Parts: sequence; C-alpha cells; structure tokens
Amino acid sequence: MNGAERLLETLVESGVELCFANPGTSEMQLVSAIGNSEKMRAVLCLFEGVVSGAADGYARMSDKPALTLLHLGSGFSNSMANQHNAKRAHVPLLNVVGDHATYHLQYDSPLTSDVPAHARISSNWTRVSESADDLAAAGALAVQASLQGWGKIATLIAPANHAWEESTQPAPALPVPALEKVSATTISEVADALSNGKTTALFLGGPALREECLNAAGRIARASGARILCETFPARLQRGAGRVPVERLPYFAEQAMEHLSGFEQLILVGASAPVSFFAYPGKKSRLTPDDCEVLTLAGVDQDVLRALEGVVAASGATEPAKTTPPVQDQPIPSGILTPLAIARTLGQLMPENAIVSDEAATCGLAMFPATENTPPHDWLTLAGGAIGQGLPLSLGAAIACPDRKVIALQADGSAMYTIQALWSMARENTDVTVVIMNNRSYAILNIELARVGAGQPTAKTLSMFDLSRPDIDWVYLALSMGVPATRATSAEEFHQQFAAAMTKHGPQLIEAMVIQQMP
Ligand SMILES: Cc1ncc(C[n+]2csc(CCOP(=O)(O)OP(=O)(O)O)c2C)c(N)n1
Repeated sequence: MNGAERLLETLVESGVELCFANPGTSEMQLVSAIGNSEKMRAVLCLFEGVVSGAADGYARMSDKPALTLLHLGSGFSNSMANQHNAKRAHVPLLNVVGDHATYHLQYDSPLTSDVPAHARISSNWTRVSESADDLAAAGALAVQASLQGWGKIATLIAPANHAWEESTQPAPALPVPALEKVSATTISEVADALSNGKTTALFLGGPALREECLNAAGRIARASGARILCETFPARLQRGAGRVPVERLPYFAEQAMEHLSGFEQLILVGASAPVSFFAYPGKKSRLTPDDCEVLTLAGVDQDVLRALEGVVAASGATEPAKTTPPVQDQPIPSGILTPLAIARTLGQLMPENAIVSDEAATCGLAMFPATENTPPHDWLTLAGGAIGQGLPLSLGAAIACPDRKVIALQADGSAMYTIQALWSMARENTDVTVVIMNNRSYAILNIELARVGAGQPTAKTLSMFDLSRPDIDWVYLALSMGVPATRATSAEEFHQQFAAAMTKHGPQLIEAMVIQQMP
C-alpha cells in the first residue's frame, strides 16, 4: 500500500466517511485512494470556499469532521474565509492539503508556496507528514486534534511523495478526547450568584444552544428569574415550538447595549462576553454595562451540559423549563414582497425538523422572530462574519441530514461568493430550498457607511454597494447549474412557490424580488 491508501484506511477507521474535494495533481494518489474506497463518499465542489463551508455545515449537523481535500497553498487560501467561519463555529474539520514532493520544493515551481503558513492562519492544529510511513499516523492525530473540545480545525499537509511511496505501517484510530469538566467550585459559585438577588442573564453560545442544554438553562431561568440570552451569530440554535425560548442579542451595538442595559450579572455558558461586531468612532467595544459583573460557568471547550446540570442540581431547579407555544393561524401574506411577507410565509410553512441556513443579511432581520413559533428546527448563522457561507453550509447540512428539509435564506451579494454550491446541490440531489433575497444591493454597507461617519456618499461611493448594471438573473443562474428555479414578485407568488417547494424533494431556488424599506 502507498501512503495515501494507508491514510485513507486510518481516516475511515477513525469514523471519517465523507470528503468534500477540490483536488489537483499533487493529490492524485489521495483521489485514487478515495476512488477505490467504498467507505468514503466524495463530493466534488467547484470552489474551495464551497469545500470548507460544506464541511462546516456537515460538522454542525453531525458533530463529525468531514475530510476536505485541497490543493496546495492556493487551494487552501481559497477555502480560508469559510475555514474561519468554521473555526468560529467551533466545529471539527479535517483538512488534507497536498503539497509538492519534498525534493521538488527546492526548485520553486509555479505552485510552490509556504503551505504550513497558509494553513496556520485559520487552523488550530497543523502538521506536515514526515514520510510515507508517517502519513497515516499523522492522519490519526489530525482526526483526534479536530475533535478536541467541541471541535477544531486540523490541517494535515501531505507531500506528494509521501502519498505515492510505499507505506508499511498501518496507524490505528486514536481515542476521542474527553471534554474538560467544569469544577464543582465554579458550579456552586454560579449557583450562589443566581440567588444573590441581582438582575441576571445567562449568556449562551456554541454548544450551549443545543436542546438538552437549553432545557437545563430553562430550568435555571425558571427557578432563579434569570433571562436566557444568546450570542448574535449562533452556530446552531435549536429552537421553535416546544423548545426553550432564547433572546438573541441584536447585531447593531446600540441595540445590543440597550438589550443588555439593566443587567447586573451576566453568566457566560459556552460563549465569550459580548462585544461590538466592529468598532465605531466614539462608541464602546464592550457591550455589557460598566457595572455588570461577568462570570463564566463554562468555556466553549468545556462540558457545558454537565455544568448546566450541576447548577440545576445545586440550585434545586426542579420545575421544567418554560417553552415556546406553537404557531397561531394567520392570514396568507399578500401584496408587495417585503422581507416581512417572506418571514410570515416561513412562519406558517416551515416544516418540523427543518434546518435553516440564515445568510439573509438585512432581509433576515424579520425572519428570526417570525419563525419563533414554528415546529422545532435548527437555525444556523454566520458564526465568523465572513460572507459566502450560506449556500455551502446548507449543502453540507443537507448531506449530513438527508431526511430533513434545508432552507437557505440567502442574501444576493453573499450568495455570489460561493454560488458554485448550487451545482453540487444538484449533483448530490440535496433537499435544499434556496430563497434568494434579491435586493440588488450590499444593503448593509449603505447603513454601515452612515454609522461609521464616513461622510456624504457620492454616486461613485454608492456604486460600490450596488449590484445592478447588469442585474443578476438568479433563475437562469440556478437552471444553468441544474437547480430548478422560479421567481416571485409578490407576497402571494412567494407563498405559493415556497409552499410547493416544501412538498418536493431536491434542490430548488426561489428568487424573491424583495422590496425593502431601509431604516
Ligand atoms: C468575506 C467577506 N467579504 C466582505 C465582507 C463585507 N460585507 C459585509 S456584508 C456585505 C454585503 C452583503 O450584501 P448582501 O449579502 O447582498 O446582503 P444585504 O446587505 O443586501 O442584505 C459585505 C460585502 C464580509 N463580511 N466578508
């Protein structure tokens, strides 16, 4: 066996069963090994940002690392924005990046670059294999590194000669690392703080937004009177009717500060203390009130569930959590197609167990509240703020959960970064309904321009946020990549097209010609 075959054997034995790939010449042995394996599914993605975003979506929904196969430093760099988002989402992700044969690097051929340097920027763990015999052992270490805490980005660089030379050393899978426990002292300190009479919020993030953790947080909230808040961009929030409601911190700093005002105590659970997304001249970066004490129950890599259950027990929180009531009957939206009309349709029609990838940007503001009472579902957001995540994320989520409907709420500007994901959705026949919010604008940047005080905009300034001239035809774009598509120009049309999409399986796209009233 060669090094690539041994590596694949180890990865399969470690439980890795899916590869999102965009390979080149230096990865041919790996491609061949995957091609000869019945245990590793391969999904071709036509841009590396789709590879990494899809691996993130798969990991968010399966809690397992997908393998990404990338081509040298340039391929890795193309994947980097969504690697960054995955890192911020705290998911396990396993990159295997090919490099030139070790003896070839000295000749500085055109694709030569410092691959470990590229990788280190967005990886938590980086290693270059030392020999063909070492490649599989390095693979086992990489899987283990990706499973540290709630998930890390592990990047293994495989020089081409290590992949093609003979390897005599099988490498067994390594044990999955255990989560770090929160100390009994911390648990009892937090339980005490919850009964000290101060106005308190639990501030949840990362793994604390799963149903079991929310049930525990809901009990604590009921017993202590604390409110439950969550970070602005949760990686995966389990919500909907019958689940524990969570107040999501607003994006704009002044709204977030307003939301947090009056709290004397904030208890962090799987989240960092909230800070403003950007700095603005004359505004504070920290969002908590100056006199608010910030305590940490559990960091993002700790055993958040056990910690919450510890507080439940220590504070005698015996009553079950309050939960969200189901949706009430409402009239079908009619008239012009506003984001609110789309939101109302979602609120009425989203099926049980749906997975929502929310990269709807300014159009999305109304969609989160409007879907609060729909049947239970998972809500995935742009954890790292680097746009171009939504379509790849929904591709990966749909592959992880083939029996669940995935709904991609997708702003048009962000969609164009990784539009190639549509092609992979068609090829894999994933059950994703993409709703493009066509406002022909980088609308948020118009707002931010005023907020940072960058002066009076000229026509040229505004042209840098304008997506018209030419207008993008999303129906043609989708059809050209094999995804059936329709266009909705009124609230009634959208409702009818979305209702139809919910009854079918397979990828579909609705171009929503939204009329937006900007604040
Ligand atoms: C990788 C990356 N590049 C650029 C940006 C800056 N940026 C933030 S929002 C935005 C435009 C978003 O436009 P769109 O997706 O159409 O949503 P809208 O604001 O119109 O609702 C840009 C370019 C970013 N956040 N990430």
